[in-house]
Amino acid sequence: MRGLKAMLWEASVLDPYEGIRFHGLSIPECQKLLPGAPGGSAITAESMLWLLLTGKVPTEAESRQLARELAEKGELPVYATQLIDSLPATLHPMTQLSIGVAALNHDSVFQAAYERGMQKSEYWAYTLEDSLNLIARLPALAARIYRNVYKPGTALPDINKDLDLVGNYTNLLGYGANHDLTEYLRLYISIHGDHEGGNASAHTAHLVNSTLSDPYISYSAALCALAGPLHGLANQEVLRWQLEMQKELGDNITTDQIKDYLWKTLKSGRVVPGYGHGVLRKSDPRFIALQEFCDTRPDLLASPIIQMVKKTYEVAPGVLMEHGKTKNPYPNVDATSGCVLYHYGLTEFKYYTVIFGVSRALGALTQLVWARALGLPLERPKCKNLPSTHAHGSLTRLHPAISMDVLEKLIETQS
Ligand code: CMX
Repeated sequence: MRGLKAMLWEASVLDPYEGIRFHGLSIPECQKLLPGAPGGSAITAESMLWLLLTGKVPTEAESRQLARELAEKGELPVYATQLIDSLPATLHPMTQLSIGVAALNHDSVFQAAYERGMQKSEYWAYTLEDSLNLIARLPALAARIYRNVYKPGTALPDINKDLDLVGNYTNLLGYGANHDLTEYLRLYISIHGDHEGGNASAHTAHLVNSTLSDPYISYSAALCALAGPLHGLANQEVLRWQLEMQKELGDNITTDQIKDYLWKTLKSGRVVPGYGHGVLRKSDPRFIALQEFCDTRPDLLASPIIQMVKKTYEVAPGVLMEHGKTKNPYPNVDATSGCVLYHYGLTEFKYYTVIFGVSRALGALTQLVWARALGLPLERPKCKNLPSTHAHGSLTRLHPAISMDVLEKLIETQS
């Protein structure tokens, strides 16, 4: 379905050359207009969520009011903490997040109202309530997974009702004293919150929710799509790739060395993580915004890993163009996102996609509200069968090991 416009997505639109716009606002416009947290300038998750849900820029008071409401709903129920604590620390944090989010549907008001026989015109309101409750609980859930896996035995603080969602998240993770990291996460989580609906995770939420599954299990499914290396896991893969390069070549690496390393990666049949995109055909404005964040902080500018990201950006598009496969040789947001976290001491890169998962909830859940408000139907694409002789040929081309005899028998049985 590439290039075939077949989906309505209300809150954002992705232009191949201009990048993302949220209800018409570009990232620089959002940075100018959307309120930050007290003492900070980065957009808060609440300001972005307000914009996505209502199409309007919130005032500072409105953004804080939403922050307060989310903080008040933010504690996890006991059954959820017991479930998360019972999972093995060796289970990937994304699997844990998906399990935790699915389990929270225990409290779904949508499901309860459906059982009572609510009207179609009421779907959106219960979807909104579930979505806000889920977003509110994500920091406590995601931080609990982090603590269990990487800092076992350390006590989690309570939610602070005076803090915004990301302020609470960094606090719960144990990095609350690092103002720069909190500001970075505010920026990252808000500008990464929605990226039109065709990406695998948001689309999965949309598809599953179109069956009237509640927002919790719909978003749990989305997290499984996000956990793939071609999608959300790329931020962990970028860091792994950069660290391998650093280990092999040291800190004072030249752009020529990076070029050779890029070719080595490509010739080994791997993709260059953090580069390319299904829609974008220019450098991702989210990558640019995160780079600008780095440019205003001397410690980040001096960081070897951030310098490596910058030098890679100088040469990777040229190498990928020469390689000639990818339609977009430019960086996406993941080319830098994990490296900044690493610099700030959040070095457990298997956890990075969980932060992406906290962020993407803003956009994916917003769309569920819009979809139910607009009465969008169950998603059910129609397929077309290949004529059997054609299928024949393509299958054997794809899998030369499949014998014609076996295929013929299969087709015979089918018909
Ligand atoms: N390095 C090497 N080859 C690449 C490449 C990269 N960074 N990006 C694309 N290609 C290759 C594809 O694998 C494909 O090869 P085949 O024809 O052999 O299958 C070819 O170029 C054409 O691909 P495309 O149409 O340009 O890109 P797709 O829409 O198929 O895939 C994406 C998009 C992002 C999965 C791909 O660019 C990629 O694998 N990038 C690296 C992983 C990554 O950074 N993912 C994060 C994306 C952001 C997100 O979803 O969160």
